[in-house]
Amino acid sequence: MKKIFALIIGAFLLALAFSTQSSSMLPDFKTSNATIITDHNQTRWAVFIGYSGGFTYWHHRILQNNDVQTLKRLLLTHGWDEDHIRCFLEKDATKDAILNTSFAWLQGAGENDLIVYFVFMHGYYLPVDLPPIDEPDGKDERIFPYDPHYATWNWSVYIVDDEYAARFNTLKSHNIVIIFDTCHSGGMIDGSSDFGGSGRVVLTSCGVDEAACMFLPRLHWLFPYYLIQGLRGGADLNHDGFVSAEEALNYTERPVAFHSTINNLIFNHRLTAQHPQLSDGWPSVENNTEELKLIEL
Ligand SMILES: [Ca+2]
Ligand SMILES: [Ca+2]
Ligand SMILES: [Ca+2]
Ligand SMILES: [Ca+2]
Repeated sequence: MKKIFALIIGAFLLALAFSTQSSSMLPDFKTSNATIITDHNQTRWAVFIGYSGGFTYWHHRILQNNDVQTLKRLLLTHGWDEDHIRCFLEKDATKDAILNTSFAWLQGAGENDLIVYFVFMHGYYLPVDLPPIDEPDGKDERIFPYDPHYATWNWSVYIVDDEYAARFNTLKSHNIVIIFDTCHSGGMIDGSSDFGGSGRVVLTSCGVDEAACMFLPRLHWLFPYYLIQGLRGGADLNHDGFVSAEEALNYTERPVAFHSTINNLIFNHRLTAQHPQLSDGWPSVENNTEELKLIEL
């Protein structure tokens, strides 16, 4: 009897999810006619980091690849040049490439340049707060890069948030947007030695104790799906013709919480949700009321 009841509830929620997805679909703003922000002193840079876990996680990889390629196309039609976009995906997403190669390349960005840095990885936490001691819950967060000696994640090879975040302090740009789609990604901005800082806006797909969901009906991960819809124009809440990084996060909050609730009820039988998080340090941590324009519509 319980099983029948659960099936009925599941079917109802599934139907609700699909109907809401349809109604929440935004018009696909035509990017080919987009005008470009004409600040000749600013070059736009982008980095994509992604490892989906190898062959066993082929479904993760399909969705992640769709996220990356869609976002890359969107940037290419909004002022980014192909030679200012670098991708470190799957076998290229080694610890060395992430910590050294990607940041060596970004040393070319000047202080007025705009950098958008995406991370699509498996994320978790450590049982301890490694020096520097910076975490409110006593645990640093970590991500798992590709290891050529393993077919999937090697749990002993990881990058701790403190070490990763410190690399951003080597960059000259005062206009940096960092976007994490990883489980526990809220933990990337909860410590005092984490990614938050002046001249930066950090967007995370979920809270520190939350998992990031897939969005199978759309062949995307959930947070990137709504991020893309927002960057295409849906997030321009003040109708000034720009989507700021802050607006983009704001746009994702409600649909991501809603659809993750449905997803977790159906697949995990738990009433939990995914809540995107923002660290707004732009223009500075002390005065962050202005918004960092990311996309001109
Ligand atoms: Ca620490
Ligand atoms: Ca930390
Ligand atoms: Ca942290
Ligand atoms: Ca701001």
